[in-house]
Amino acid sequence: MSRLITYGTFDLFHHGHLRLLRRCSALASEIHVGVSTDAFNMEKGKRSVWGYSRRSREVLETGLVTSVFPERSFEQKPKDITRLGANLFIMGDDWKGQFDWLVPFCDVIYLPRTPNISTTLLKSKLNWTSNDSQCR
Ligand code: C2G
Repeated sequence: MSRLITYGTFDLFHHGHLRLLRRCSALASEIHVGVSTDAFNMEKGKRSVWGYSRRSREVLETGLVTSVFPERSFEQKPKDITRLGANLFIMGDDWKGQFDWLVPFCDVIYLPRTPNISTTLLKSKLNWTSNDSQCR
């Protein structure tokens, strides 16, 4: 039983997110996704357009994942890996090398990021700025 864990904000859910989750589902029988809370996003220096409840619901509604849970810090990953019995950690390669410290806990693989799509790009097309109120 291969159990995979991955993390993200998944704001303005787009085909880059979907392709990442699809590749995850081809690699493991269980996919567990840590979705960044609104508070953690503020710590990451970003405000999401959609709040946590919508972003986590949209990840679940892909039908590709086993569970979603709140990501409140970068440091919680080893506990999540142990709690869920994950043997594979996946992130897009925009994070390449950032999570190699997880190697003692499970395999770490960075997958190629989907080009030409990002939440930042979509926000710019929406003329959305961090001063705009967050949608629920
Ligand atoms: N992604 C991708 N291609 C894109 C955009 C995103 O493959 N065009 C991947 C990212 O590499 C990441 C996942 O989709 O693996 C989620 O991306 P974000 O929502 O941007 O996640 P981020 O804000 O980078 O938060 O602890 C890790 C952080 O929570 C990641």
